[in-house]
Amino acid sequence: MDWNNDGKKDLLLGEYAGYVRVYINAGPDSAPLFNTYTYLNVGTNIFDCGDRSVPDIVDWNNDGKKDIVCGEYDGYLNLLLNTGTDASPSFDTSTLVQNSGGNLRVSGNAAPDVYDWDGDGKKDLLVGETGGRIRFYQNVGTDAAPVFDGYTCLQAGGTTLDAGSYPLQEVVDWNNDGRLDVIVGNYDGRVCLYRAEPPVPFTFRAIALTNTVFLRWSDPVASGMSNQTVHIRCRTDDYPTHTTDGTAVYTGTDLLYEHTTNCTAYVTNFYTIWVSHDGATFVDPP
Ligand SMILES: [Ca+2]
Ligand SMILES: [Ca+2]
Ligand SMILES: [Ca+2]
Ligand SMILES: [Ca+2]
Repeated sequence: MDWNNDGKKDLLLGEYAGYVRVYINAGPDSAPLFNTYTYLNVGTNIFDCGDRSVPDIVDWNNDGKKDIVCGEYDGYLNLLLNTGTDASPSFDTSTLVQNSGGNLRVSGNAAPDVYDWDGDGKKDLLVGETGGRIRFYQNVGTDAAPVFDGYTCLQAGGTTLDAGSYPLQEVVDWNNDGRLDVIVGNYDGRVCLYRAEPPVPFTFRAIALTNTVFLRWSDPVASGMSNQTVHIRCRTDDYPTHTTDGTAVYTGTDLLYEHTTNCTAYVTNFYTIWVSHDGATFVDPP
């Protein structure tokens, strides 16, 4: 993070006492040297969020100037919008980030990482909290004016991720495979790496008996879909290519269907199966 835009990386560090220290790099970028620090100010006062400040730097409102989201012991997130310049940030006020019409608050020791976690082009919030969970607040507003309405907890191996006390996470593609991983430090001194695994392939099988075909498919949710609903269509001369092609066979959330209607011995059936994120929108293959 280059705080003063001089091409050399700097450091912003939260303190137990709730202040934030700004260390400007006095050495070269390749060998940073920190001789002294100043405290971050809001107006004419030293910024103080209570206890355990955890700052994250981001251009929150997309005005080209870096801002600060700072977690605190009580679980709130302080938003400091930069009223100076990008190279010489200054802050007049501190407000609390909102969620569902009230102050966003985790159980304690809020540790924010602002990141577009779902890849929709709008910055989201990942917030570590006391017990070891990491909350994902999806931005339902715009990228320049984030709005939050509820959260989910990050999962690992099918259960809620538990990274130990006071987790502090950073999203990074650790192994350069194109999938985002999460690296988490905690109070015990451990550093945990949560690596994103390749999605489970979606499978679809048909077993033909006399005048009936058993259709089986794998759980779409295990393959990364948000919803279990599938839509299956059939033709006898070729695979259905769009959602009104051929005849509809099955729409629902089961993982098995016995197809008997219009099934004739020695007549080939061609099936196409669609999966859906919302359970209603089925997108045709390209
Ligand atoms: Ca710098
Ligand atoms: Ca800004
Ligand atoms: Ca997003
Ligand atoms: Ca990765």
